Amino acid sequence: MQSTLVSAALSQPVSRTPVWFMRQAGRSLPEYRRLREGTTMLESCRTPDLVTEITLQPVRRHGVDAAIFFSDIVVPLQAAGVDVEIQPGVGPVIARPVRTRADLERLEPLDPASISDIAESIRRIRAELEAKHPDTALIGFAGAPFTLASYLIEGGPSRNHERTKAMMLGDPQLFSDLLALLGEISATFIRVQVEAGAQAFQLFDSWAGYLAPQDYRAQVLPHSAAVFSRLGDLDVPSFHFGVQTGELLPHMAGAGSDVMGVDFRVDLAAASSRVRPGQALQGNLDPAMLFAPWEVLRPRVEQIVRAGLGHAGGHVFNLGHGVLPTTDPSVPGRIVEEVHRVSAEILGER
Ligand code: 1CP
Repeated sequence: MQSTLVSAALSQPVSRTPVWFMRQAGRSLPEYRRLREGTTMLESCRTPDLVTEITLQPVRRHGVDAAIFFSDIVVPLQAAGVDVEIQPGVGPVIARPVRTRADLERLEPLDPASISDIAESIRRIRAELEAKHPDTALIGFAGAPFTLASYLIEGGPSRNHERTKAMMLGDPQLFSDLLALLGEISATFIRVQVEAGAQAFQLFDSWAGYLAPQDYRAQVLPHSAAVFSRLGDLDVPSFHFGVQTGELLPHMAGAGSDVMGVDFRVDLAAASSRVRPGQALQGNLDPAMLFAPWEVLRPRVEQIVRAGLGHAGGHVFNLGHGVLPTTDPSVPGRIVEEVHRVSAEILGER
């Protein structure tokens, strides 16, 4: 049977609004912190027992309509030979940043055989979900070419992405060749997940919002669009998300995903007119709102549910970016219940 999440993503009728949270697995959960003790982030991502358990933790705790595969956007880069580690409190750090043609020529495409553990993890998670949470979908993901390129070029997290922009403007051919290779790697990473059983996928372009619209359109959008078109034969809905992308939404919406993720800085009703007709929306509660008293938070949740149901396409409730690590772990589950309650009531009256 098709899950509620997949129906909403395809803008088909649902009996309630489905909900999941970006970064629902991870540091906000005490059970995650216990499980991760003594194992590095990237080792954890390559250990099917851990990946399966960590992916399922938020499903059990919060009752979400989708599990997001526990991994990281740099996992396929490492599998393709990039020397990268995820440093606690910092994020991905690249030993030899990519700044020249010779650096690019050292990069390899991703061989699906090198990530057989990823397929194994997906199969185990699907088996568990089918047995215990049959309406909960499994979402796979990858980083978009621009966001991956930023880590490779900068060598790690960056506030201003200045080296990345210097390459984009100073050597557009090198930049384009790098993004083309990264798009292939991302598409392979997603294909492996979907062929092993992921029922949807999300392309995370977290840092696209740092770009001026003309640069995004000319030098980034074609590479993101290429990822969706490479995966066009897969029979699962696709999601596309970036942060601070209000101005970019009409362009990003043209990349080809079924669902457009919306950052919390844009009203959902405004976003509704910036996407393709019939394209579903995902979002967009401010993650910091989860720290507000329930009397303040509850009406905000209802507002977003109503705006989503007012949109012509489907709506998947989510945050406008990831769950913050210090979030009270009882709050997401309360939001899930409220989204389900309010949406079922409104849909029941229609
Ligand atoms: O030890 C730890 O707990 C490390 C923290 C952590 C976690 C839990 C990192 C390091 N990655 C992850 C898991 C992760 N990363 C998931 C699966 C879990 C879930 O969503 O529930 C996903 C989808 C990602 C994707 C990811 N990694 C993105 C895109 C999404 C986003 O939040 O914008 C990005 C930009 C990364 C890079 C990254 N990895 C880790 C950190 C701290 C960062 C960001 C660093 C920076 O600010 O540049």
